[in-house]
Amino acid sequence: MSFITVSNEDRIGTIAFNNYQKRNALSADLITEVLSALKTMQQNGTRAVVLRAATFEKVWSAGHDVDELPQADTDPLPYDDPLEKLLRAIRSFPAPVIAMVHGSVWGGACDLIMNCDLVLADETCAFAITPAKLGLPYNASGFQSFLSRLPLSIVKELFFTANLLTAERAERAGLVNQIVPHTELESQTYELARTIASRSAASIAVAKTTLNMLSQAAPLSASQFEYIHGLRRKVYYGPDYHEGIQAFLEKRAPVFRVD
Ligand code: KGJ
Repeated sequence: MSFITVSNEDRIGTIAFNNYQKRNALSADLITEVLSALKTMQQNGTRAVVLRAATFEKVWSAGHDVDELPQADTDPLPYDDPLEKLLRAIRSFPAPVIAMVHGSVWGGACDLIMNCDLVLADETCAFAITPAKLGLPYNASGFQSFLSRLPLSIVKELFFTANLLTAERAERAGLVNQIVPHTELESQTYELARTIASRSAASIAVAKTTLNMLSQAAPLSASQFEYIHGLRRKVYYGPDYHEGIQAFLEKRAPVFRVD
């Protein structure tokens, strides 16, 4: 079964999520297909990639497939998690990856957006990062992706509330490059991709790598990293994570401990 559709025209690649039944959740199988498409596009010298949903629905992607998260006592976002592999593949892809967004973007899909190079969206877009609803300790590289794109106050609001950031605020905060009318979303996205494809691929590849490295440069000592990791471990071994995942699977609101 295929969870994405892939096309290529004039060296512009398109990868479209196509599993709306599950709200385009980023399952391991879907991610495997995206990674394979990216590899082929890189081999073919693709000059820009458009990452989108196959159909215009109210959800762009529901984020990490929660059914595939460990239920307790295991790091939910380890280095080799499929989602983490996808984020690294987008970052290291030599040409720009443009997210074209219609509808809401949740959790890990929001992190995916942070790792895309450019974001064009219409007025229906909204973004929520939801680990506080799952009792999940987010990982340091994930926080760093948000911090490289957004002001600290917005990052904190997103992580503390798990509420949706509206299109207007997302544009003002710089999460989205531009909000365009829905009727123009496709034409403007591909126009942008064509402009990029007409410029020097060598220059753009160096710019992407260098800008990503500079924007993610954050010195953290080994002991500080271990301290953060210890804090995370307490949470994924703790009652909130267990309760958050159970509540999602049972389709009810979580009841977190208050003491
Ligand atoms: N993982 C697995 N299954 C999902 C997910 C998901 N993230 N989202 C939706 N589904 C499944 C539902 O369980 C339903 O399955 C189906 O997709 C349609 O969802 O009952 P089934 O048909 O078997 P639903 O809820 O009926 O659709 P809508 O009413 O249209 O609501 C769409 C929503 C996106 C608002 C809603 O599905 C939702 O709130 N989903 C969870 C969104 C979320 O919190 N995602 C973040 C997951 N966490 C992370 O990614 C991370 C990394 N994190 O740290 O938190």
